[in-house]
Amino acid sequence: MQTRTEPKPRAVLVGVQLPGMTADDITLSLNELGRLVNTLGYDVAGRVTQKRSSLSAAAVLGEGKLLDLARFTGGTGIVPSNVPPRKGKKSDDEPEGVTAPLDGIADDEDQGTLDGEARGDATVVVVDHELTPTQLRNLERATGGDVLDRTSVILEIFHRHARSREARLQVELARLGYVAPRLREGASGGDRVRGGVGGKGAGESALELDRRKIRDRMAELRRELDAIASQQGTRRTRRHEQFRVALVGYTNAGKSSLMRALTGSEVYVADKLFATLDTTVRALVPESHPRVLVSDTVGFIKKLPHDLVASFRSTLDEAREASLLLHVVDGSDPDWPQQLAVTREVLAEIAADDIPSRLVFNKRDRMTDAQRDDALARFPDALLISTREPDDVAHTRSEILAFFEKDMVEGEVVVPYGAKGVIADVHRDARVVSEDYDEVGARFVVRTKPGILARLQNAAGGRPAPRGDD
Ligand SMILES: Nc1nc2c(ncn2[C@@H]2O[C@H](COP(=O)(O)OP(=O)(O)OP(=O)(O)O)[C@@H](O)[C@H]2O)c(=O)[nH]1
Ligand SMILES: [Mg+2]
Repeated sequence: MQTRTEPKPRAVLVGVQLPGMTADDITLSLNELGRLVNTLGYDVAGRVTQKRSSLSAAAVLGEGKLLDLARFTGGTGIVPSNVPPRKGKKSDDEPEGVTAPLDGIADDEDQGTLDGEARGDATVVVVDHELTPTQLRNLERATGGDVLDRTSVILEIFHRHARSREARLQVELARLGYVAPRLREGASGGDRVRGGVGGKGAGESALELDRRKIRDRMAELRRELDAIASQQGTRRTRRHEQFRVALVGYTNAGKSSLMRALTGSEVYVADKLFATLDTTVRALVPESHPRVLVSDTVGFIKKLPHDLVASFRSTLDEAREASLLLHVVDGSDPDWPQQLAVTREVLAEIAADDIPSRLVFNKRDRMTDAQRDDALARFPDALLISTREPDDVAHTRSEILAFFEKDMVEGEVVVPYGAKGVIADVHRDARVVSEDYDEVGARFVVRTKPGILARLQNAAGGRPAPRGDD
């Protein structure tokens, strides 16, 4: 039986193939943009692409392509001329319908491509590049639709998916960071026109005021985030000595699915981009000895604005403080090599690239034999798994434990009969090799990190340093 659903609003995608980009690059990039747009709840009505030496400063595309684009939205396809704002009048009141001279088109412009049926019913135009306020305004006028760029799509998804207070504050900070530099240009009617038009008295202007308000709000948000971070910092220091692994990788790679499988937690898994914005930390289940903590983190994506990365600080701290990163890659995505490269770049940006990491190709069940061979030929040490395959998850778990085993030393902890509380710590933070009881108390031979061994020995009342030569 079919249930009737509301038709989804439709969006048309725009991409320009700039020098240095192949046709494949633009296709893959627009595929991803399409998934971002789907995540926001739109259907993709079609794509308009064009090869150019640069984005047209006026409206991204050249004149002819703009007309094509407008057929998807039912707009005129013409950018009204940019009449300088008259005194006391907002530039938004400019007369419509005059064709503006577009910047040097023609010679660097090709016919481009057009996919999809132009029914004139698309309400949104989504451009795969960052837009200047002028480009945005001109595109809106030429198409009659709402215009979004890649960054604003990502910000909107972040906004919708943020759950915790911290994630919300981080997203607001990132949004203001995006809005602030665009404010002057946007409000003053032209790239070269500066703010402060109409100058007297309060003429320092709504614009200046807005900018100051934004700056103040951003400062306030940073303070609030600092406060949260310092609380978490204390929690994290407590975790510092423990065995920690962070799941990192491109969005939709399957990090949360692996988190669920390894820890039995109910973290959110969805075929959406940026399903996870909040960091979750859980212990391996069934419990390991010593206990190992796993963190699930926000995913990365191509062309992720730098301040957006920076604003997800707590997630990134989670990654930075782990002793091992599991870098999860969707091996079934033909674009995985680039996704892997992007993730590595971001890890370098956040100074997490010197942490030992292990590559995990996920979604093995969806990979072809050729894809599997290719992945392993390029990265022979990588794990090849499906998060849906319990044996694969068990293998991943044992590889994690083997990694930590390397850093462990063996030592003795003697817990006097009066200090029973320490026994639980011994079992949680170390692996007990043997245990004996004598007149002093319980005598454990354990394997764990040197720092933890020292802590346990101290708690038990002080015992000799690690023994053995290994
Ligand atoms: N076929 C297949 N699909 C998988 C596998 N692992 C995860 N998926 C699917 O991939 C999609 C994304 O999974 P998530 O675990 O949410 O991915 P993520 O990396 O946490 O994504 P973000 O939080 O958005 O960054 C979901 O639809 C999962 O069901 C797998 O081994 N095989
Ligand atoms: Mg996730």
